[in-house]
Amino acid sequence: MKNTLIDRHTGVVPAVCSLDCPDQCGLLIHKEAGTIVKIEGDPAHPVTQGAICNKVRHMAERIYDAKRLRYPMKRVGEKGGDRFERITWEEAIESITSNWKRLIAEDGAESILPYSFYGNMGLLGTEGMDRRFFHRLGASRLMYTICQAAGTEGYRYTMGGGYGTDPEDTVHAKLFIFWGINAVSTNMHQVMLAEKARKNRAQIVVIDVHKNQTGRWADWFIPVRPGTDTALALGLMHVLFAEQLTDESFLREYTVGHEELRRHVRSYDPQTVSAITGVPVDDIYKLARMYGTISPSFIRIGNGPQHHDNGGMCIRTIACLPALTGAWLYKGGGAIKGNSAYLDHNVAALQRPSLMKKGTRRINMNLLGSALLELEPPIKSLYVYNSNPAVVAPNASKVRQGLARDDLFTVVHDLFLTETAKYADIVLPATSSFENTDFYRSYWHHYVQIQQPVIEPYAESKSNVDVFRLLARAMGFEEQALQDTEEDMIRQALDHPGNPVLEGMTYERLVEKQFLKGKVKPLFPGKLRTPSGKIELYSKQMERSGYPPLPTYAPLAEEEGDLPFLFIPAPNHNFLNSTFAHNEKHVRMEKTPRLHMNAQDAAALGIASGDRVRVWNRRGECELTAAAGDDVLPGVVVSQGLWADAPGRKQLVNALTPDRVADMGGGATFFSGRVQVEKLP
Ligand SMILES: Nc1nc2c(c(=O)[nH]1)N[C@H]1C(S)=C(S)[C@@H](COP(=O)(O)OP(=O)(O)OC[C@H]3O[C@@H](n4cnc5c(=O)[nH]c(N)nc54)[C@H](O)[C@@H]3O)O[C@H]1N2
Ligand SMILES: Nc1nc2c(c(=O)[nH]1)N[C@H]1C(S)=C(S)[C@@H](COP(=O)(O)OP(=O)(O)OC[C@H]3O[C@@H](n4cnc5c(=O)[nH]c(N)nc54)[C@H](O)[C@@H]3O)O[C@H]1N2
Ligand code: SF4
Ligand SMILES: [Mo]
Repeated sequence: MKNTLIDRHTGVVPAVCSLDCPDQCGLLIHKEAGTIVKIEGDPAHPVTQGAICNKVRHMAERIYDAKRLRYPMKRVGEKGGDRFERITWEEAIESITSNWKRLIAEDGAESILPYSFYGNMGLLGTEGMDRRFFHRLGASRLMYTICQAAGTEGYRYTMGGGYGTDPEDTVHAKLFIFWGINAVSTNMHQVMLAEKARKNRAQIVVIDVHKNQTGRWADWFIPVRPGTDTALALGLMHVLFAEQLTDESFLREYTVGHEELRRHVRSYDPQTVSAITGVPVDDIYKLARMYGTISPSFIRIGNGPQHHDNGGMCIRTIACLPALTGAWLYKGGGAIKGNSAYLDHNVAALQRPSLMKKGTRRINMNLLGSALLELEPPIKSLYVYNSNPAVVAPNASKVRQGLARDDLFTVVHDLFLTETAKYADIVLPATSSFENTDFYRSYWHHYVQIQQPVIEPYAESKSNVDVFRLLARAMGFEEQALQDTEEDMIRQALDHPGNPVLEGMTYERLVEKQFLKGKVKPLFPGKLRTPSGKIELYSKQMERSGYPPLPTYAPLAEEEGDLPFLFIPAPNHNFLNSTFAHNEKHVRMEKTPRLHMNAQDAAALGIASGDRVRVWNRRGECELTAAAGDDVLPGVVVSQGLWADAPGRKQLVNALTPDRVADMGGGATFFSGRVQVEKLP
């Protein structure tokens, strides 16, 4: 099909932000002579309303960055180094497929492992042609657990799936609780919606372990000890029940287990909870009374509390709160952990699980290091796309040790020669999302959007879908599904009679309108997808899976040789995970990686702000610049951002993070690691 957007050499064309960010903004791309000169928010998009973040306003720097990969390459130096030689696409595809054919014959297809995440959220390239190809190949299956797996499972036990409040309705809320989310940096349009509500006298509470930009923006910032939010939520429930601030008719009509929960939370009195969480007793009463009396109330649940050993149970517990007050019944009330279930497309049609052999082994991506070093039968080949595990994966030094294996045949498809790509045998250049056709659905708002190519592919780069079609052909796979066009695949995915929310959403309408809102109905009155159809305050399903059926606080795992500080390496404002960490402009805006610590702790160690400090544990070490003050509690240290490798600088924070898995969903525990800190001479 002829692409009219590419043909428009000069002018303004619509697009969608492809990054792994809940806001999934509508964009307008300004072009001159076939080149992007400016990127701005699309004012017509009902959620974006013309505003976008700084990262993407400067996205053109990344698209045309001189360091972008231009052609396929093979490694000619050591693994982890930067000596590569140009090859043709034909040579690259031939090298990959001949290696794989040999491996399949000698070791079986499960010796090949795909590794990916959402560097580009386009469904065709992340959950589409790639899945079809690897299913047909018979490769080991990756469990996509690095981001929100624990919390998603926890929330599902309570609410039956990724169903929450429509964010556009939250302008009507009168109380916002931003719970473990750095929304000013990570969900800016939720902040804009809260700002609108604030003009109507809404109050904004932030519960976090770090008083960062979001905590500073709040009306009330509540610092909490890491990994203790479950106890805090139970303490709030204690007060809500004890002071009759609950909506009893909502509890009777729409929940199961409220009587069991009422009895259960008696033991979580504010004194007990204060001792666990560090939140003063009076503040627990005050917050519970606000939550019990101000309506509509809305909780935005972030990734912070769930990247812990007890993260699944924590999200399951916070998700119970709106049921106690009946907040779900009021426009803008309730909670959002994620909203991705509403827009469910036809996954079977898009991914073709029918191409897969039953019983193919599954590998948790959070255990990549052990998978590469210890798994039997071993992984002999790794194919990485949409992700940079040498920087983003937990226990990253172990991951790098695995990547350094001489007998591991590694392929990396990316826009840049990332830290991971430096370990590749073959590097393939990827197009940016603006060079592709794909479709997108947000995990926060209710819009589906389309991307059509607005610029020509950069140099010899190819999209994920293109590469998998090439690989399929070279492997001799004859299924039509492996050669479908982007348009075919979008049609197949949207054709989903099982989900009335997508009714009327077609390829044609998407091309015409650029974004379409799903026909989402309020959750209540209604039936949930839990076994009982109600909010499960008591969950038999959890009991059967070996969890306490009622929300229950469990402390973080003790680490071997327990060190004094809990280390929270969170995202920063100007990078998106490790994306932009390789782009000069963004690095300049972020300056340098810091370690936020409490002034008391710093003084005890003889550390002043600006000092270089060594942060270490048995997994690894890194060197950061201290920022001492009162924005974290004693015993907690926080860094922000997944920084790129730089000569002479040890700034790989994931060298320190544990690769234990969380209580649910095989989730990551980035924020449950312990470290020691010392001043560098
Ligand atoms: N600018 C920017 N935006 C992003 C990203 C990025 O890297 N940069 N990443 C994107 C992705 S993939 C995701 S998943 C989201 C993540 O975005 P968020 O949901 O905001 O999650 P995090 O930033 O991981 O952590 C949120 C907050 O949790 C706090 N925290 C840590 N442990 C605890 C705890 O035990 N209790 C409480 N209450 N708070 C705790 C941290 O201090 C942090 O402020 O953002 C997306 N958007
Ligand atoms: N310490 C610590 N570690 C974390 C986190 C944390 O909070 N703290 N957060 C975790 C979370 S929530 C997440 S989601 C993960 C994210 O981890 P990743 O998914 O690895 O995210 P990025 O670092 O953004 O890497 C995405 C890569 O995909 C590439 N890419 C972009 N578009 C395309 C494309 O179309 N095709 C191909 N082939 N490649 C493309 C980009 O250039 C980039 O190198 O990180 C996790 N790691
Ligand atoms: S990264 Fe998020 S806020 Fe920034 S443009 Fe993309 S979707 Fe919007
Ligand atoms: Mo994420």
